[in-house]
Amino acid sequence: MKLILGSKNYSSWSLRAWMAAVLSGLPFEEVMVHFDEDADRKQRLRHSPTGKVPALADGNLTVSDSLAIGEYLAELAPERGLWPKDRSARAHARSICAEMHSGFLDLRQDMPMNIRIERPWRERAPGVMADIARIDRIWSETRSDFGAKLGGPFLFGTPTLADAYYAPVAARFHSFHPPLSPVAQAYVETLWAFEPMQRWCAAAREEGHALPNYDAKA
Ligand SMILES: N[C@@H](CCC(=O)N[C@@H](CS)C(=O)NCC(=O)O)C(=O)O
Repeated sequence: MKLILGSKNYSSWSLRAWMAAVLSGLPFEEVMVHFDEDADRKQRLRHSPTGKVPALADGNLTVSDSLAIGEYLAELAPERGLWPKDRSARAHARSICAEMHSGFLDLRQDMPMNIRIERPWRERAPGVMADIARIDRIWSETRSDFGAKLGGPFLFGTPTLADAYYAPVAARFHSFHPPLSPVAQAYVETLWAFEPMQRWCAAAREEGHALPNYDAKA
């Protein structure tokens, strides 16, 4: 399989699919394309009909969109528990991934993923604060209702697609330091210390390509 990725420093959707691929334990090759310039769009369109990253190529099949990639990998490697085994836990995991996939626009615009920067916290617009509070609640409730009972520091105990989905949020919180509840803060630290996350961040720091508009966000 080939996983088509954008920048490791900036592309949060790429990180989600990459972490899902790592969790699947299946061998895959990384193909890096830039995602910020129109000139690069032609190159991206060669890999995926959406012209967006991530995309997964498996033989003649192209799976586009991080959520579809996660589902595909979960089916290919059922023994790896990419979704929690318990049906209620699995439904909750799917709910919070879908909420991430279609929501949190204020947070995503105002606090983009940028592994290479760290900024002191400053108060944000109400919509951003509401997104942060909602994510804190999702993490806190999921940890107490599922993770703590199942054992292990991740949302559902052991790492699942839900953690892959929230990994870029942990990176944003690591960069911008919003005030969080102790449970949410501990979860950020769990994700940040997770070996695949550290590997992704090390590659992001070494990547040459820079987007000044994103780097200017404070
Ligand atoms: N819903 C998509 C979002 C993918 C997406 O927006 N990717 C961005 C990079 S993080 C991209 O390729 N942008 C380039 C463009 O929109 O032309 C997913 O979950 O994979």
